[in-house]
Amino acid sequence: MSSLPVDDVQGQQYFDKIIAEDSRIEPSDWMPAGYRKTLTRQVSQHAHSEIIGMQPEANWITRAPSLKRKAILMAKVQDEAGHGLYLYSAAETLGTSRDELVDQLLVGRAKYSSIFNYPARTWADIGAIGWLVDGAAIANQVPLCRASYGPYARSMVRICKEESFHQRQGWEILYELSHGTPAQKQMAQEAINRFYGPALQMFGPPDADSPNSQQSMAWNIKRFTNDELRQRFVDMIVPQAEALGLHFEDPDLKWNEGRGHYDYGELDWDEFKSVIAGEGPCNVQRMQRRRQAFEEGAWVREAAAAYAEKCERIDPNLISA
Ligand code: BYC
Repeated sequence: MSSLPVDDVQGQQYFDKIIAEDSRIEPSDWMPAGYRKTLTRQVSQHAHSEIIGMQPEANWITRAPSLKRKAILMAKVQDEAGHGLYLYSAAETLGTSRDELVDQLLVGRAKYSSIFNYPARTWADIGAIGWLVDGAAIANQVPLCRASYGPYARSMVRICKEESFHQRQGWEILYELSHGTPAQKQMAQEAINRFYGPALQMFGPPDADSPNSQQSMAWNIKRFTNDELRQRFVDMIVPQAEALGLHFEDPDLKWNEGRGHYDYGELDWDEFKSVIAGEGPCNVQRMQRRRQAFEEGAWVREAAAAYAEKCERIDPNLISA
């Protein structure tokens, strides 16, 4: 006989049925504690990544080479803030407040994507971020539009649409540079040399070293393993690089007729681990800037809270209108 309370037994049966049918779990549904925990972890890490990810690009807003490019970059950075907000909202529906999630980031208890601990050294890096980083994000996130947790899956739909614009913006920057002067082409090549490895590492550790994948796939949160998505991405970007007139400096990168995929070289997993452990080139700078922005934004949060309180006093329906 099960030792679970009746509600939990029925809840588990309902949950198992929903997962088996490939339907969606909603916030008010019963869910196993482990499911709630891993989703809170993944969705909040994702939200933090969007917010920290604004930094390398925001650094280039004032230096973008034309007014038009500044406007486009500003819109992109603003989109990332929006993605963070949708994702924090989705994470909150799992029962942890946004204040707590943000606090976990600020005190260094929460992870965010390794990629944002690398600097954007040149304007071409902004192109490489758009093409490769947003490109990897799309490859990773399109399957998440079918994740079993409804609020997360729905937030992914809009995020992926916006990421597609971002990727094209990056591609277009690199196309212009790679068809420009020899120095501009060189700048584009150097940018993709810098971002190739770190972009492939965005998909997470190799499957054999990925403690969360198996359970997340059983729960229909992840639909493909880290290595499957990484392979899919490599297969996509090699011909795109050729179309740009650029190449990846990976001596092992070659088409494998038998597998029907590109082989690629071993990534530097020691570097990945050290970046995740806080020792990447920009970890300290990124967290300092985030803490500073949080402190400087205190008055906005206070004003919003005071306004909400005032509306509540005058007319409780006003704030939700
Ligand atoms: N960086 O068991 P695994 C964007 C951690 S935002 C840091 O495979 P999982 C954009 C992992 O968290 C892009 N940490 O984990 C924004 C786990 O640690 P914990 C962000 C990483 O969750 C602005 C441990 O390593 N995208 O595109 O099954 C501007 C073991 O890994 C990384 C998302 O967040 C990493 N790269 O799979 C432009 C997508 N990889 O938590 C662009 C949603 C792994 O056990 N997330 N770790 O301590 C996912 O799809 C999955 O969480 C991952 C990892 C594939 C990333």
